[in-house]
Amino acid sequence: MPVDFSGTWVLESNDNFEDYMKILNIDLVTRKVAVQLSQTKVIIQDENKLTIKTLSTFRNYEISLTIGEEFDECTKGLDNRKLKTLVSWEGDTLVCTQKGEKANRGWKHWIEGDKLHMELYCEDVVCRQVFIRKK
Ligand code: 1AG
Repeated sequence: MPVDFSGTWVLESNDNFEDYMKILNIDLVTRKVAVQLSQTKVIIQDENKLTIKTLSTFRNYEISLTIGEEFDECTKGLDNRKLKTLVSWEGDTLVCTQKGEKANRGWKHWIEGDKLHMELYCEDVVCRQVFIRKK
């Protein structure tokens, strides 16, 4: 296990989230609500098993997976698409590819100090999120 992402992480910055939601065809009213939200990640990492909960006052989203094994993901409550998803290590970075209707879709997570970084990408759009570890 290169790095342990386990913990509770609170959103500190969310660059370009609007464009990321647009490229996923999220409607205007939902975007206006979602862009204002605080998000909290609760991550439980146990060897090669990972549960990531993204919590907000509006909607929650949870995935559980085994690192290195492709699984079926349905982004229920987000853009509601079906994906073939694979999460792998690239050094100390968790890299996710989400194969489906949208090209070049995925995300990365890495840690710098007490910050959890996330890049969410789809087609030519990148959303950058930074979370701070909750004490
Ligand atoms: C994800 O995280 C997305 C997690 O795959 C949520 C982050 C962004 C929301 C994604 C798309 C926007 C779609 C709809 C907007 C509506 C509600 C927003 C609610 C935000 C809180 C759930 C990967 C993750 C690993 O599993 O960290």
